[in-house]
Amino acid sequence: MQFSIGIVGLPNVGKSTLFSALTKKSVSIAPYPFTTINPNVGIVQVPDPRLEAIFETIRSEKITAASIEFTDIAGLIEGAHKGEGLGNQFLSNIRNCDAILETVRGFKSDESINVMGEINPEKEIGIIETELLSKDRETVENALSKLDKNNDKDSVRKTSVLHKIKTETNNGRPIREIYLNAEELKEIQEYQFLTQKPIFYVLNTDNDIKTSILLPNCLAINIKAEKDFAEKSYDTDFESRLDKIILSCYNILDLITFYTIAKKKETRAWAVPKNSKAAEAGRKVHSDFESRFIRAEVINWEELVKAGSWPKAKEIGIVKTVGKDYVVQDGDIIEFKI
Ligand SMILES: Nc1nc2c(ncn2[C@@H]2O[C@H](COP(=O)(O)OP(=O)(O)OP(=O)(O)O)[C@@H](O)[C@H]2O)c(=O)[nH]1
Ligand SMILES: [Mg+2]
Repeated sequence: MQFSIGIVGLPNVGKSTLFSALTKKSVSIAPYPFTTINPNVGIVQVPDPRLEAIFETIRSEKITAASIEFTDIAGLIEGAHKGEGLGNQFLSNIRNCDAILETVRGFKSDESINVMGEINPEKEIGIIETELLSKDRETVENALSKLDKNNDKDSVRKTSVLHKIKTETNNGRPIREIYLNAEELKEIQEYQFLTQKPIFYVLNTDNDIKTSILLPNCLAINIKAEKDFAEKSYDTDFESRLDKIILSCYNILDLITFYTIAKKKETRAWAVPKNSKAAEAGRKVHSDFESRFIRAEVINWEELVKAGSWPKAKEIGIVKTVGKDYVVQDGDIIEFKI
């Protein structure tokens, strides 16, 4: 399964420019709104110095980074949840993503139309949040009216969680900010609520940054300048700014990374949700590994690098054997035994 990030925002704020900078894909970018209608999809490798270090140690033939998918979604406008500007179609594109990367306009331009008529990050964030929230409230209402007819145990449980969400979202609270326990979260999984998805903001600024967003989960960059620069050179500082965005997205997905070193052929990084068990991680590597799983051998990446090789690590007894219920730790190197 590929984890995916939806690039979301008002029209003409630089979403496709950001998508293109991240994925190195060339897509339509134009100074007028609604240039993007059908989503653009691209895969991005997650930068990972630990993977490089393991690769150097093992000297396998191939190195493969973990990857995440980015989807460049059409611009949303006020009323999108009611279908304005093809809003419903665009909102369903967001539903399929695991997290949101919201692009906010912070640049002035005579050519590129500003649909809001002013630079006002807070207001812009508010408009998008209102749309996503309104759609979620509609989803809750629809779900409740369907469940109303049933009084089996499952439906009653679901109804009670949905009522809790209804109250909070009616007060303007996004679902990601509502405290829900593990069981409650399971009950609502099927709805793929939009405001439940983790979110990260990119403020697309001009060089003299006068605007800012006072949010911890935000980065300010001049997307167009960065993209133009990237196409001309391989400046490391530039890469690191885009890398920061990729890593921020990876982090909000709540993923950890484990590694496999396949008989010197390939050193590879894999992304799995935090608290995944060894058997689930095995399935990621090969779909039938979960059922055939017997045990796994595990070592922390740094210990392997220190030991110098897998046989050496085994010889000095720092490779441990674990069962299928072992909770995978970030930075583990795993050899699955089937
Ligand atoms: N001055 C300036 N222009 C930018 C910047 N980022 C994007 N633009 C311009 O703004 C216009 C819109 O950029 P896009 O990337 O197409 O924006 P979008 O959000 O994908 O637009 P839609 O798909 O229409 O919703 C283009 O003319 C870009 O060149 C920036 O940082 N500074
Ligand atoms: Mg676009």
